[in-house]
Amino acid sequence: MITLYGDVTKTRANRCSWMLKEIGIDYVNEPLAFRPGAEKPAAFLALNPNGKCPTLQDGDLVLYESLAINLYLAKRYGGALGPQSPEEEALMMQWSFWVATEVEKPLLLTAAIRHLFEPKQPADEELAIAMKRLSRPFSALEQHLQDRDFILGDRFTAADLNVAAVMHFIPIAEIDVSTFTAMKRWLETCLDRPAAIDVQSVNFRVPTPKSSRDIFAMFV
Ligand SMILES: N[C@@H](CCC(=O)N[C@@H](CS)C(=O)NCC(=O)O)C(=O)O
Repeated sequence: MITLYGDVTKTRANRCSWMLKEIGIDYVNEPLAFRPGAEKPAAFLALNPNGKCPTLQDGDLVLYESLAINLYLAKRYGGALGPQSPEEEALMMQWSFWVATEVEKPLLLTAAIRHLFEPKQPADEELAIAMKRLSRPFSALEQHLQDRDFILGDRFTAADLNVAAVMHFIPIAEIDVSTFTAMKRWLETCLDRPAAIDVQSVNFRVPTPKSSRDIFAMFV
């Protein structure tokens, strides 16, 4: 039996919940409703000394890092969601590392600034830097999607899921991506999938209410 640790409504465990729902396998969810800075359960720290969610246990395997968990699940159980060749696997890793290193931090920072900070607190400089950092990766994805429906071509895969699961913060960060038409269309297609809609988080679609500051405190 697979166990997914982490609150799928408030943490990056929502990404792995999306993948598990796409695959359609049974799993147990342990929400672990700890708050940032709070003492973590000793049994959880024994599994993952890094102390973060999500963490996945599948038999003797314990894994952390949401996007790595998804690559494992897709390859092991995901059929067409996973790689069908070493080349596809390499591309899935490339896009997953890309979104984690080039997009996630400035995007979450923008979302946090726009939803966490008091309106009077100036953060213009941080916002400008974050937006500048995002412009090149957004352009790269836009260009890549000019002649394909999905990141690897004509089917939805773990690469799309991992990238879209990070990019779903775009509306929450209030970033206007109307000029990135291919990227926007692709993101909407990914987030309209039944498994994405079914994830009990911000449902990837519904911008988190500004009052839900604690949600962002868990993400950033
Ligand atoms: N890069 C990691 C980030 C994991 C992470 O920061 N998780 C947050 C929840 S979204 C967490 O566990 N926060 C609690 C803490 O840092 O103590 C991943 O993608 O899994």
